[in-house]
Amino acid sequence: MTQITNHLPTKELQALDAAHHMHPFTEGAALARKGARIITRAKGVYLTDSEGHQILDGMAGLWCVNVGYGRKDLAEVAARQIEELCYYNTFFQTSHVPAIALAAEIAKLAPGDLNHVFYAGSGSEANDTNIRLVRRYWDVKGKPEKKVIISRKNGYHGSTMGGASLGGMSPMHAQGGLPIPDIVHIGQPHWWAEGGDMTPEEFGLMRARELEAKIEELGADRVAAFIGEPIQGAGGVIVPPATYWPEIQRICDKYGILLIADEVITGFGRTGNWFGSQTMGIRPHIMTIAKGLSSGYAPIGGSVICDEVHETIAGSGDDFNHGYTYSGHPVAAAVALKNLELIQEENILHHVKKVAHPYLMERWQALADHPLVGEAKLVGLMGSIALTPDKATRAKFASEAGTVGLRCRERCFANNLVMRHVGDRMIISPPLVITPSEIDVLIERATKSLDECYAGLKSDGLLVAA
Ligand code: PXG
Repeated sequence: MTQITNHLPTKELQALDAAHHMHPFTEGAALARKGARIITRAKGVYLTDSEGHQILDGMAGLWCVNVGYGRKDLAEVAARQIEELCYYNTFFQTSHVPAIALAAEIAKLAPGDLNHVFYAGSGSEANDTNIRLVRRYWDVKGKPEKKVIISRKNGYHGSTMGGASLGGMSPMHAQGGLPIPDIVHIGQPHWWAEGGDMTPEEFGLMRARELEAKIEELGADRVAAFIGEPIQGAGGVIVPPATYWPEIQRICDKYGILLIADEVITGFGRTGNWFGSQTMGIRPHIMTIAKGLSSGYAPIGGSVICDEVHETIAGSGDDFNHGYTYSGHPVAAAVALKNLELIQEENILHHVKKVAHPYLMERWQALADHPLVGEAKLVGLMGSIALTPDKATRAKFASEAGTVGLRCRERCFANNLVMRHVGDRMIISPPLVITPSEIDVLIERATKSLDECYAGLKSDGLLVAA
């Protein structure tokens, strides 16, 4: 049997990886040519790769390692749970202590009457569940024609057929005949890129009213729900203008359609509150959760459901014919519960609000003075900067979208900083436990990378507006 350990030389690991491991969102030929960066260990906010580089992880993995890497107490809980009850299901009127305790804890932390949890293994699965939930809800209410879910262009809701359909990522829709029927998309509240001469406030209202227009066009009797991320993450950390969510809420209330807040990224302290809905003033009927729920230590997600939706479905007299083998997996649930305990015991929300956010905000906003940077946004600990050849006009680059962002990301990688790019926007979402001195390192490496990227663009003649 092939035994793969971290002791193989990097080149051999890369060759095996390229030969046998098909990666998500990756072009295979490029990966084979360059070889993957292989991460071997992590502690706090730092990753170590197979060459011994210490990399500051400005993305908390994929927006998930909220309590930081290498927590012994989470490892111990997982080990104990594996010994005690490694697996049992939650189908057919059975349950177990970790699933029960975690659901009760989530209900305690979630706002309003979001008191019920349906477990999934990931954010994508949870959003598939949400499609089933809202359609089932309206069926039971005697309105089976209320099936359409309205979502946004450039939203991200996962990679399953349902999740990718809810999402508004055109490169994903282009592969595999998506979206599935009865999912439609309206414009996103991305003022920087699409706001033209409007003020952010005017633009926010205009984009929210696209929801009203779409409901009117389809007929409210056909619309089941609206779904959105309180702050778009994968789309580029797009913070909607202050007018946007109150107007969306008004419209959902007026037409009686369910509001789903996808909190996969914004949940569990990322924005400084437990949930992004609280930060943005949204009252959802359902929240999607994953990622920070377990800080990425175990795969788990779920839907947090309000009393009315739960009571309607649970009281229908029929089974809800839906579920996953790993719904409420005991090891993942035990780890998630301990993670929520850590967030509370260590006052991590307070740290985000009173220490890390204010300090990072000051330093992050200063990046807007860099010649390559237009706006700099930060809510809690999710931030973005827009790269532009001309700040005054918010110009795009003449090069194909993403060319400059990719070059900047490569400089970050070379400087041992994980900072992602989405098109020509750079984004961060570091572990919530990041300290001011670690923020200094992040900013120092980011600035160096921006300087190098800027110099490269200049010498290659790419500092040109479209
Ligand atoms: N909803 C939102 C808002 C997400 O950000 C999902 C659902 C899907 O969750 P799972 O656990 O099925 O991946 C996500 C995931 C990126 C990136 O490149 C973002 C995500 C996943 C992978 C990459 O920004 N978000």
